[in-house]
Amino acid sequence: MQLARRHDPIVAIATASGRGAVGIVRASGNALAQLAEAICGRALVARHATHVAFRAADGTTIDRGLAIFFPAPHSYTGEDVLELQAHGGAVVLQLLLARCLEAAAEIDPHTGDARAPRLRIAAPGEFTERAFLNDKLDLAQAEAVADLIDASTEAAARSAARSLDGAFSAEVDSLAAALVELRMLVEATLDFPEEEIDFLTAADASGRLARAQAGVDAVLARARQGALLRDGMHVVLAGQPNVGKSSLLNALAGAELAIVTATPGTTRDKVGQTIQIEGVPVHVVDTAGLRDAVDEVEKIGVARSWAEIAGADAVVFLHDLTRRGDPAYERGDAAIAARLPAELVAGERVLQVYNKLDLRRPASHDDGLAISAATGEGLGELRRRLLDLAGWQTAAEGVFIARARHVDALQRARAHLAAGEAHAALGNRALELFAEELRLAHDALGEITGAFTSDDLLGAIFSRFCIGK
Ligand SMILES: Nc1nc2c(ncn2[C@@H]2O[C@H](COP(=O)(O)OP(=O)(O)OP(=O)(O)O)[C@@H](O)[C@H]2O)c(=O)[nH]1
Ligand SMILES: [Mg+2]
Repeated sequence: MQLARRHDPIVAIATASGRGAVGIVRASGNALAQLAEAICGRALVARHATHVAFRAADGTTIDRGLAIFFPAPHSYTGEDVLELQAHGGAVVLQLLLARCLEAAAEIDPHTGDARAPRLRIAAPGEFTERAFLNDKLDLAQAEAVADLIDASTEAAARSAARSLDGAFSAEVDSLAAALVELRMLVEATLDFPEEEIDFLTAADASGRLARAQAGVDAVLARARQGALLRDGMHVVLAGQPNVGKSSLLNALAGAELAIVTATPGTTRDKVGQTIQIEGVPVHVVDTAGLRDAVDEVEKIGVARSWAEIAGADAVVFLHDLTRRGDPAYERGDAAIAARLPAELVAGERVLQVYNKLDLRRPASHDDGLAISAATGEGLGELRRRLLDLAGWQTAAEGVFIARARHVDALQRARAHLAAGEAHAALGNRALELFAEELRLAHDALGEITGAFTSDDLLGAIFSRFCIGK
């Protein structure tokens, strides 16, 4: 994205498409007072809601509604912002949007500045990107705007609001401030080599480093919780035909989503549903029973099951208690077990779950979890184990929303501090390396709030927003 593009005026319908009581057209740019006047037929008082008729070029009324003008810099984007609140109909809003573009085109000649950029439709996330570029929000806060809009559970929405308020950024900023102090100490010492070690000892450099590491660890743990609230967990229900996978999906979702029959091979296509467990979004996918299918459709279903398993965060490997001991059944389970992805098994992300507990009790040597999809017995424990697997801590107080990008940056900061500690232990010979690791750790933290960012990263972040935000 070129810098020049960032200053031209933009406009978009800010509300979701479809019918609504109110719909909003929003514009942002460097000089919008004239545009406001052209559309509303009068000058607007700053930050006052004014009831006006939105006028077409020929003076007829497109709609009546509220117009609010926020002169720069006291606006969402930091530029002039004009908000037109009309009735929330798709056509009305399109007319108003077209009128904004048309009115802006008429104004330009009067301003006498032929080079002035024309009003254009905003790209996704462009309003928020400008808010970031004009220092209204830092990058973590800007991301929280999208996360709040996309939140799929109440807990996710609350934690996104917390990040938007700056809770996450404040923690990162305070870690960064501690690193700045330590870097100044070390770099000052580098300039006076004869005194270096004494100086660092006197200033408690190692104590500061230890506290910085503990600080990053603490924020990292909370950011992981926040990322979990945002992204949730992808769980696949897998097992042989007829063990009760679809019944389990329905029981977890509390709705009849997947077809359940006594016929093995009922499920062909995958059926997914996002449920929430303690506010954590869990995307559960029911798949076709795994066996050597003969039927062409079922074959495709089984292939899809394996593809789902490959991309899962966790697999519930479901067994049928009533068929335990049957040699053909046991062979089927062994074949599945042998084919489960090694990293899932090694990471203990395969839960052995025995179904139909209402019909038969498990043998004492079964070390998995016994449930009944029919009666609901054991489902509470299954939910708890899934949360454990996800790494969710129930006592997560004041979680802020976070993204994989943030977790990654914190991990890198942590690794640089650890490398720095190793250099520091070598004494004055490695002081420069220590200083360099501190710098890298500091840069990694800066990526979170956007102190250090590339245009590519910004493009990737803001292009995923909805239009008008
Ligand atoms: N008594 C009892 N029956 C169950 C239980 N879970 C599932 N069933 C029955 O087992 C049969 C198969 O259930 P499904 O949920 O369709 O099994 P599935 O694993 O999805 O089967 P496929 O889609 O063919 O792979 C149905 O008749 C269910 O009613 C349970 O906990 N107890
Ligand atoms: Mg099924």
